[in-house]
Amino acid sequence: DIPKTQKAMVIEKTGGPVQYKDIPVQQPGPDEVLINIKFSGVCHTDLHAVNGDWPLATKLPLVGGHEGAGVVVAKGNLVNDIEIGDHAGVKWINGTCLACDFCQQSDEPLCAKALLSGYTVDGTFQQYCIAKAAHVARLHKDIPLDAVAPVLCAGITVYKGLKESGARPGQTVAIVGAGGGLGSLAQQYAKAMGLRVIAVDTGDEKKKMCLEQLGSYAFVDFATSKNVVKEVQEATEDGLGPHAVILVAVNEKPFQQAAEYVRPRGTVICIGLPAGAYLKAPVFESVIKMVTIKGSYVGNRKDTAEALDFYRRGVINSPFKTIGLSELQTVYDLMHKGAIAGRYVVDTSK
Ligand code: 8ID
Ligand code: ZN
Repeated sequence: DIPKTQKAMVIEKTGGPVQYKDIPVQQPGPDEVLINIKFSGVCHTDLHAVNGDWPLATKLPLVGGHEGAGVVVAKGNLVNDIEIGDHAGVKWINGTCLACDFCQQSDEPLCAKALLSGYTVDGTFQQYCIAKAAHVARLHKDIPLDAVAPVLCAGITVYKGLKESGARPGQTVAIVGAGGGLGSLAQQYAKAMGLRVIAVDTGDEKKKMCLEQLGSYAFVDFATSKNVVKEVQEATEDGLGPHAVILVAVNEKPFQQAAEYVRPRGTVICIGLPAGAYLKAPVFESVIKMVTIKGSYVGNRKDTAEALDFYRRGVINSPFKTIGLSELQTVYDLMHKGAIAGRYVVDTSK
C-alpha cells in the first residue's frame, strides 16, 4: 500500500537548512514510475545544490538526492517494460526528451530538456520518488540496494569518464580526489578495466583506503607534497606521467595542474565541479605534448547498464557508511570538511 504522506529531507531556500519533513507522495505520470527508495547515496553534487554553487538554479522547495535504489510501486499507463515489484534506481538524469539530436545519438545527458533528479525535479532523499521509466536504472534482485546506490551516480560517472579517457589496459591513470565518493569508485572501475592507478588525495585514512582496499599502487598527498606534479610523474614507471588523469576533486587547483603532469598524448578528464572554477593549462606544454583536455558528464542509459553489470559481477567493492535519512546534515558537514573516505548512503526508513 502506498501511503499518502512520507518522510523527506527538504530545503526551502538555497543555502539550507535541510529539514526532515512529512510531504505528500506524488502520483506518477503516464510515462513515469513511482519508486519506493530504500537507500540513497549522498553525492557532493547534492551539497553544491544546497549551497547554490553552480550557474544553474534548482527548483525550490527541493528534495535533493540522485543515487536512489528501491522498488517500483506504481507506474503510468504507457509504461510496459518495467513492472511493479521490480528493483530500480533513480539517477541524476531523471528523464530526457528521447527525440533531440543528442538523445538520438545516446548523448542523453546533453539533452536540453533533461530533468535532473534532486535538482530540477525532486530526488531521492524521500521515501517515494518519481522518474521517467525510460531512464530508470534496472537493478537485478540479487544486488543489495544499499551498496549499489553509489553506483547510480558516482559509479556511472567515473566509468564513463574512464571510457572517455581512452586509457587502455596496462596503462596508468591518476585519480585526483581519489578518497571521495567518485574517486573511490573510480579506482575500482579502473582496476576492473585493467588500468594501473595512482591515487591523489590527502590524509592517512584515505591513503590507507586507496592503497590497501581500492587497489592503487601509489598515493600522492596533495596537502603535504612539496611538488604534486613531480610526484605524480615520478610514480609512473618511466617518469613521463600517467596516460590519463581523472579529475574528481572539488577544488580548482588540480584542474590547473593536470595538464602539466599528464603524459605526452595523454588525456585529462574533468568531472569534478568546484564552484566558480576555471580550467587553466600552459599552452606551450599542452601543444608540444599534444594533450587532450575534456569534460565528462554522468553517462547514458547504456553506460548505466554497463556500470551496473561490473558491479553485479562482484568486481566493484567500494566502502560506504550508512546513516538515517534524517541525519543528512551530518553527512553534508563531513563532506564540506573533506572528511568522508568513500561514500555515505542514507537509509530512508530512519
Ligand atoms: O557528471 C559529472 N561530471 C559529475 C557527476 C557526479 C559528481 C560530477 N560530480 C562532481 C561533484 O559535483 C563534485 O564536484 O564531482 C565532484 C566530486 O564529487 P564527490 O566524489 O561526491 O565528492 P567528495 O566525496 O567530497 O570527494 C572529493 C574529494 O576531493 C578531494 C577531497 O579530499 C575529497 O576526497 N580533494 C580536494 I576538496 N582537493 C583536492 C586536491 N587538490 C582533492 N584531491 C586531490 N587534490
Ligand atoms: Zn552525483
